[in-house]
Amino acid sequence: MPTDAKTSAPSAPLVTHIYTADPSAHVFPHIPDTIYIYPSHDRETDITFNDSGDQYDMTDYHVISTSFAPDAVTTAQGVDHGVALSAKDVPWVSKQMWAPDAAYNAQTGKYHLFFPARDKQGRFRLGVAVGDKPEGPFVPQPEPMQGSYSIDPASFVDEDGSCYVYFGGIWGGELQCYKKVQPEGEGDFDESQIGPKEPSGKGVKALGPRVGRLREDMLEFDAEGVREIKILAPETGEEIDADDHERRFFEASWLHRREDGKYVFSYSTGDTHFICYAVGDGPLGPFTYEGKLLEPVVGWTNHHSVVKYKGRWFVFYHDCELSKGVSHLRTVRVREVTW
Ligand code: FUB
Repeated sequence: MPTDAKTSAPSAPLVTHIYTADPSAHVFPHIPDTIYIYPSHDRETDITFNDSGDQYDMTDYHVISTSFAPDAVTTAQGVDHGVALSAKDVPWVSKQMWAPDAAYNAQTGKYHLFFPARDKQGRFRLGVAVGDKPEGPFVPQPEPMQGSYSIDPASFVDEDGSCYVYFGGIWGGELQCYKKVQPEGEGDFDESQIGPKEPSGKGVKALGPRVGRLREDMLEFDAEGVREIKILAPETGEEIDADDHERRFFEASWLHRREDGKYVFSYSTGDTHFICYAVGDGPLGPFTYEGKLLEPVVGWTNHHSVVKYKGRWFVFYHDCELSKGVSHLRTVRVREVTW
């Protein structure tokens, strides 16, 4: 039986002077009173809407922070710390700085911003930029992470200090273009699959999100590289079908660890606009589908993060109410979530 999560009334938009989306929220253990949010920074463009997401043409990142009493989530407000990283400062980036995330490296005391963008050849890759403070500024590595591709990196630091980066997105996110999970070169990219395409048909399984554990320096994947994650249907124990659009993975990976030690992987279903979650025994899965975390919001995309703050769980997400439904102009909000 699916077990949908319940969420409280939403906050107002955390900031309104800029558009923000795809919020990745963290409470770093040494700064327990503040939530740092790593969002996309949406901007107005005259690019026509298409199903590959060309209208999402962002050029920099701002970090937002917030703190609130858990019973006062509806009045939460955000502080904008200004530009943390610009596309013009990343040598390999051509355009479209999409959903980022960040992690704290307790060994070095540095903060690592992970971000996707199109490279000079027009393909999505993942980059890393390093800073001394959670709000940045961040200095980018000169090249994208080796073996990285597609979009929406989300980081998770486990209890043993290992950092995992989850990623992937279909249609505009290009995941369907990769013939191999660990592509070796040009021939492993199928140009015919560029665009709003994905596997389909009877018996065909959905594409899984990808994950890689990072090296200790948190700049590259470790020697095992990238693997595909399995999301299983509880009624069959098999991977979710490609045509099961209400449950199949589309984009917006997130991982958190529950109090009972279970690992919860949540994600967007894209064209059906849900955020769903699946539960497993370890950070690499497999994860078994459990239910919905968020219903569709105003706007096409749905993208979230889940964070424990002051002993309670909160989901950060975006919608397009402030822009009156313009899908590429989103604002971040927060709600309490109970499972
Ligand atoms: O912000 C651009 C894209 O929209 C993100 O990468 C997706 O997750 C969707 O929210």
